[in-house]
Amino acid sequence: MNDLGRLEDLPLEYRERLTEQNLVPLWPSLRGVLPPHVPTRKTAPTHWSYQAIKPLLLRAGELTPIEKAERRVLVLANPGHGLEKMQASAAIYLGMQLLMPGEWAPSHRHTPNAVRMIVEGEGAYTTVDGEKCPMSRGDLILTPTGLWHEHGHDGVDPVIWLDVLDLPLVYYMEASYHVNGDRQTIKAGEGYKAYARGGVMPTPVFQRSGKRYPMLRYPWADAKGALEAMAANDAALDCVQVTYVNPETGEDAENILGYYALMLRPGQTLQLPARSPACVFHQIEGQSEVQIDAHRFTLQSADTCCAPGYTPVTLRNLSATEAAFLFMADESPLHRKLGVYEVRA
Ligand code: GTQ
Repeated sequence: MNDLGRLEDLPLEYRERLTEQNLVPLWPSLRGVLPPHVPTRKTAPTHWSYQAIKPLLLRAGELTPIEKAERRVLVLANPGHGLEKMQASAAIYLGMQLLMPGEWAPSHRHTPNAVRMIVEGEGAYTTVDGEKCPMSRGDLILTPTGLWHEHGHDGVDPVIWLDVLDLPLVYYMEASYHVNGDRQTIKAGEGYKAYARGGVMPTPVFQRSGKRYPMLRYPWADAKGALEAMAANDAALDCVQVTYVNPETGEDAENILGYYALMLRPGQTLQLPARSPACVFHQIEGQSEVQIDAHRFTLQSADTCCAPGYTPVTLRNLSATEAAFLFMADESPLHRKLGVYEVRA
């Protein structure tokens, strides 16, 4: 396959003269940067067990006060990229964050986009752009690029959530930075109530709000209800999936990563085609088996795994009697915008 000239084929003296001028011959590396048919992917299929994470995260709560951490997070790092890179895939960062009762994670804003998928605990909230978003199991809360956000906790038990950010991509672009701010003043009105019903939306004075992010919280009860209604409406529907979208435009909720919820019927096996974006699966309810190439993971409740792009994935509900529910994040908005999105048959 690689019948192109090697670096060692060139005289040392010539190579040194190239280096002095900051020049590199392409041909020895051409196949490396443009491999045949399938890209080289560092993203390794990886599984993170919530049962293993939780005690380590609670220990972090004892070891490091929130004032010393700002955000108390254990990063779910993909060993294929090197743990120190803190990335799950080329564009996706995942972290499990802990907030103890009474703690406050101060206000800041940054260029990467984030979402929270709430895993456990009641009484915490994230204030985003002045809107107080209560956190409950399975809720999705957006903290899009540039919007102020801070986390507080009025409850009695630890609260844990999964952070999904496009940090690796924004950092790679040399565009990642943050700004600290003061505690936000909470505004009246909550987008998740105003936009709670698909197909009908607020139009004061006959106009859409035109806000880039009119809805910041997507309650789990609504997403789950939509999935159950879809499944009941069409018994033959194989892929019972919803996309978290901007309710005014129908576009992806955020610019770079896509967010979805998926229901597996009792005993169902669902084959997802190989697609160019990498993706992440997080078990909200039930238990699933995820097969990615030769890797097979069991996702217990709150477990998370990731799959590289260009790889078919098979999901199987391990219960014959109960539905299973998964949260999914992927890089498809990015791939579509860049024009590199592909589905392989
Ligand atoms: O909660 O604002 O996991 O800024 C990483 C960076 C969470 C956050 C992360 C962040 C946050």
